[in-house]
Amino acid sequence: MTNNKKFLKIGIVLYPTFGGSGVVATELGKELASKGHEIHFITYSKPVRLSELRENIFFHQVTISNYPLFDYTPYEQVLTSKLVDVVKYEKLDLLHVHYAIPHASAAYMAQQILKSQGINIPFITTLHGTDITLVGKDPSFEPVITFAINMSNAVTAVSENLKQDTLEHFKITNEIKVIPNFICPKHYQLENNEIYKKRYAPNGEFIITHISNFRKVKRVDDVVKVFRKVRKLIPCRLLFVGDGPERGNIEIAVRSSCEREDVLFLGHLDSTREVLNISDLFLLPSETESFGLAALEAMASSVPVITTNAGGLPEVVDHNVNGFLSKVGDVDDMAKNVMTLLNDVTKLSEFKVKAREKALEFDMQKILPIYEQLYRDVCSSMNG
Ligand code: GMT
Repeated sequence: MTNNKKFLKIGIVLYPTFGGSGVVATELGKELASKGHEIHFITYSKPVRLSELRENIFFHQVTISNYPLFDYTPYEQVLTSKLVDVVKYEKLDLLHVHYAIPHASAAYMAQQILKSQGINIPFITTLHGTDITLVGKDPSFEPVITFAINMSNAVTAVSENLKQDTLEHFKITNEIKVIPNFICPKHYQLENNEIYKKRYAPNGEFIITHISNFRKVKRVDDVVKVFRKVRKLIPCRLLFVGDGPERGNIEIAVRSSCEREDVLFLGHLDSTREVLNISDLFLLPSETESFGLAALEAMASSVPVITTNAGGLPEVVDHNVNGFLSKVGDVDDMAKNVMTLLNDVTKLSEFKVKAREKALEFDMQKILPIYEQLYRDVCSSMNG
């Protein structure tokens, strides 16, 4: 029986870009592979965090057709065909798809095709947030999302808040299990960072960092507003990491302002560890975050987080303990919270310690067995 096998063959379907869902899916796959499971990543380009060759890891590229008749390339269909092919050829035990659309609906279709050929494969859907909170609220997607979630053999959400949001907006008959995002504590352990720190803050300024994909939902303009207020009173520098639709506007705004020398745009970085290592505070004024992986990665690097009380963020950041939560858009309050910490280095140090302590609750070694158990449960219920 599949569930009695010590190691499973797992197909992971994900968005391979810099988004949090892709990062979680890739890190999960890498860790499962290091434990002995065989991992097959299936997506349209190599996941960003999958840089080097590793044992037990395989990548299957979904090639997008450019047949001239198609005004819109049917990605879901080519993904479905690829899933059927990989499941059959590699003899996979299960599929774990990250993001409801189109991954869960493609997995369902692949499952049905395989069933007609006598192959039973379960699929697990992990909801990451933007599939539900933003895209999901577009009514045109609703029937597909509801169906794909209800047809999944198991469904997980990355926070209690996302679970409740999903139940509120869709008619869900399936159980949703909450499995939070995770980090590898060793990866984010502080190291001697004096050389880097001097490079980015030559006069001993505090370093405030923001990392995101610069989408509207991140409210990056609030980062600048908060920084301006703080910098008037405290010497500090702002490091922006990442790229995305809003970056251009933000850069233009910063260039014409008097604090431009103190704001640096570093663009996409394969690893954010080094920059977090030299940061004093992390600023994440998002409109919503189903979880806030970027906040957790900062906390794992002992960096307190100044953020909003939106979505799942209060499940990660404890107000006035390891960071602060403000109302969305309340830049005065966020600036006040930044200054509370930068004006009191003892408090700042306490918050840094508490941030790391909190992040350890999300140690990958605690979360991984939960996924492994779910995989086994799903495989055994499939095999009857
Ligand atoms: O935040 C983004 O824009 C990327 C997005 C994604 O779909 O990849 O991240 C979502 O999933 C992450 C991993 O589960 C969560 O930590 C992020 O909070 C969530 N983003 C939003 O809800 C806006």
